[in-house]
Amino acid sequence: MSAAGDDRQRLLELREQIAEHNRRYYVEDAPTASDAQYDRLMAALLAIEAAHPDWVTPESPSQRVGAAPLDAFGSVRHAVRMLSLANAFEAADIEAFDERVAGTLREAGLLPQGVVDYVAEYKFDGIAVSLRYEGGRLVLAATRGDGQVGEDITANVRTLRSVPLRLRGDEAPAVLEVRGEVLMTRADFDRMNEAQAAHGGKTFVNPRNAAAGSLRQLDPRVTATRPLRFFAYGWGQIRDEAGRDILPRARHGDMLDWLGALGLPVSPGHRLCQGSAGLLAFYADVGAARPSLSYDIDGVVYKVDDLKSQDVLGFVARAPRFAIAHKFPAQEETTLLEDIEVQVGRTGALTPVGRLRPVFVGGVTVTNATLHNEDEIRRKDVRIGDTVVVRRAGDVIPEIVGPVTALRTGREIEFDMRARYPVCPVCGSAVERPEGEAVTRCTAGLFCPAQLKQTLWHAASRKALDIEGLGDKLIEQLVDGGRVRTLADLYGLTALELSTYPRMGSKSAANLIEAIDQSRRPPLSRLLYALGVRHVGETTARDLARHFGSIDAVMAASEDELLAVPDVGPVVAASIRRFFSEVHNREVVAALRKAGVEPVAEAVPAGEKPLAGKTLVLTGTLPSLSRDEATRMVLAAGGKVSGSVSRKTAWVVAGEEAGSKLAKAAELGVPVLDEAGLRALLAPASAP
Ligand code: D41
Repeated sequence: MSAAGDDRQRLLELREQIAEHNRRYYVEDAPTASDAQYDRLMAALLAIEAAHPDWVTPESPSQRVGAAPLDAFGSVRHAVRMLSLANAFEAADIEAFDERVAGTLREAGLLPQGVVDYVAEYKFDGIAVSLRYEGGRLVLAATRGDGQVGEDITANVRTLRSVPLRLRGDEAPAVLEVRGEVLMTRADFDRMNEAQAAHGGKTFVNPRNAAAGSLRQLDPRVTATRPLRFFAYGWGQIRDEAGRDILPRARHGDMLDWLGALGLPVSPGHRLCQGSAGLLAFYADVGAARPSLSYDIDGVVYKVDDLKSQDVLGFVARAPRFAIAHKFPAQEETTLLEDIEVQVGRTGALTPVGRLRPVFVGGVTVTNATLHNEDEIRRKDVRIGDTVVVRRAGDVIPEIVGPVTALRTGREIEFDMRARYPVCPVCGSAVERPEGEAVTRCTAGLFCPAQLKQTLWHAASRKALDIEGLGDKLIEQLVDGGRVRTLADLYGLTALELSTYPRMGSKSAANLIEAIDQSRRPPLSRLLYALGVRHVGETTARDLARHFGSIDAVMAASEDELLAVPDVGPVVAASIRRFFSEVHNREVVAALRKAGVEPVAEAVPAGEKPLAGKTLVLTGTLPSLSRDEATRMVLAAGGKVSGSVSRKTAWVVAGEEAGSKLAKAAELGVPVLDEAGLRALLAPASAP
């Protein structure tokens, strides 16, 4: 074969392979090539086409990069009208729909089993389009428009990899109009918006708007860069070679399978359902799965499966009587952003919160939505007085997606944190926004009632001191009344005084005092966690507890010593140092101790060598262990015992009449344990 013949052969193979990879990815949802492999095939194809420009055809996958820009979209008359769908929101509407369908079909003698078979599908929240294939080749793509005439978006649709440029298999009819929805997945949308924002490009409020905007681009090269997908759910004209209208299958579900066999991506998740009970079960299942789907759906669509029955049912106005859309509560609504205020959190962060005109969205009435921080407000360009898009998906907290800029009056006000909140709105203390951080904070620490309340609430939580019965209402009253100014004050409360608070009977007051009492001997890690040191979560608290063995040792530790703890980095170490170098915080710890709060050192899981790599120094007389016994226990736990204290010493274990070694430990900041502390450290290894 000639060199050109070889190239030609290779070109056809490459086109075939690329189309097949697209199909595996978009139709089967089961890719078999890596992105790199795909890119190599495409590069090889482009090289051959560059050498033979006359071989380039509109069906070549290379054409996905987009043709030259248009001045305007032409209009297209759909060969078969694109219908609309009737909507329903209530189960009762669906039962009525099913009864109507069943009644009509029974009269027509088309309901032998008595229940109607339906195909239930997702209702994609995208853009309805019609694709026309002639001789198996994509020749035309159009928007729905008014159902009869739409816009010619062929050049744009050619850039979608999920749309085959040629149908596969030998069953392709002479003419096929496919109807479906163009959409963007949420992940693709987020990624695209981030990329757009990064180079100052246009961002979109939601995937639907992004899909619409991308599809209605006059420059197909722009559309080519947008991650659009297509799913088919119906058809228009289908003709054979002789120009006769044909219907290759007798049921809707089988038609979808047939479209899939032609290489078209078919609406996933469709299911055959029987009667209204089957439909409502589908609705419930899909509703539950909705937040975890990768794209937005605004409901489900039910279609009578038998196509002959569909014909018998016919139409009212422009909507078929054989199908109905069952909508979910909207996940997005628009409403007025009446104001932006701030909330002060446990760490003093001033978090902007949007006050909204109440709006029903995602199944609940929403009046507040977090705006995270100032930068976020600026990035979204949200202003007080804007009409905003509010989103609540699943159980996620409501968020303000962005403003509807088209509705601006010019009277909207930009939020200025510094001007509006020059000091903490709760305690009036100074606020600061450190260089390079997005967050403004109240500097008052636990003097700020807002921070104190949240810290108490955190300290009482199950994973901290687990004080059942100390709810946010009571904390509010205790703090506002000045009765509780620090965590330690909780331990001075009496049942008698508690019983004077609203909704506090003598029984619940006694229970709460009991719970507070119970919390006087917390595992060290829980106490550390309860203090609410920034960046010290449960895991870090546990690591600190194991490493240092006592609260005094943690408080005395330098940043370097803190850095020796596994998984403690500079940010965490600095935060711990900062916390314990504040007089107020040290006083709280002292007051806790005075109130009888004595943390117990943690046991290490059995099987671990808790002292592996650690050197200990024993000094003084321990109450019940001889020096030899103690040494053996340390060695059994994988540790070493040394006679002199240095920076490398992990702990000094001190008993009665300990002398210079104790002083040396203090000088070097080495943590000191008593016998109980040593036993706690060794608990599993020393067990008999
Ligand atoms: O997912 C959809 N948005 C969807 C839309 C769907 N799954 N099925 C649909 N079926 C129809 C009929 C039954 C009329 C062929 C539709 C639409 N129509 C539709 N989309 C936009 C207007 C109508």
